[in-house]
Amino acid sequence: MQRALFSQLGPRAEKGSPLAGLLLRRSRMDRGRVSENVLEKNKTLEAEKIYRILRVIHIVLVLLALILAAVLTVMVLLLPDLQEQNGQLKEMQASNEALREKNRILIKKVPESWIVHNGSLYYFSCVAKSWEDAERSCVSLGSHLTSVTSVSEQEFIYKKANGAGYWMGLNKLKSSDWRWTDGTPYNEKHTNNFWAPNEPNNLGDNERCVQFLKNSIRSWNDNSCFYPAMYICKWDCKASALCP
Ligand SMILES: [Ca+2]
Repeated sequence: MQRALFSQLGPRAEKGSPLAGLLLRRSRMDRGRVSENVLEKNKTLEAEKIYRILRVIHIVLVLLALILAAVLTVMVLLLPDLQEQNGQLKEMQASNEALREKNRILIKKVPESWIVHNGSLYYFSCVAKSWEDAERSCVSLGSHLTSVTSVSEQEFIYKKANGAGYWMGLNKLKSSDWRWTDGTPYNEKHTNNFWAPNEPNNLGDNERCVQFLKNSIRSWNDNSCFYPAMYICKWDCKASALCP
């Protein structure tokens, strides 16, 4: 470039002349200004690049904030449903646990020689106890001393008892009227023919608990509640929803 300038100026700009020195300084100044301009331009481009990156980051952050707000809104709207479903799930778990407990009772009863009859399980004890101790034994097994609610049930039990004395749930311990310990209403009309002849006689004014005693449809006898006798527990299989 210097050489081209010297050639255009001719002999006046020969190397070493004052004019040549002036031109050389001017050329150097021009090149310096060009470098400054390039540097300034590069700085501007770099600043624009950083600005664009910051704008992209800003847009991304705004979008993330909007998405987060939308998710939170949906969660707030769904929260009552989730709470309701959680409540239903807890109820189902409680119901399932109750069924498991009943199943454990059933599994325990079967090997203990419980007998199934018309949707109920009956346990005929091999040991003799007072009426109240017998009832406590039945309760510990999840049942009560048996009630009798039909001719069919009466026939099933007296035939199985075969004339041996077995406590049932009928008693007058807490009332002047006969009551079943499992809460079954006492129906005098339907069970009147189940008493043995001349019973109940309340011998010695001390007979407030009832037992099977005769191998007959008329098998009931009132007896002292302290008398040790075998006993029959009944577990209502139908109410447990475990039996068909
Ligand atoms: Ca009697």
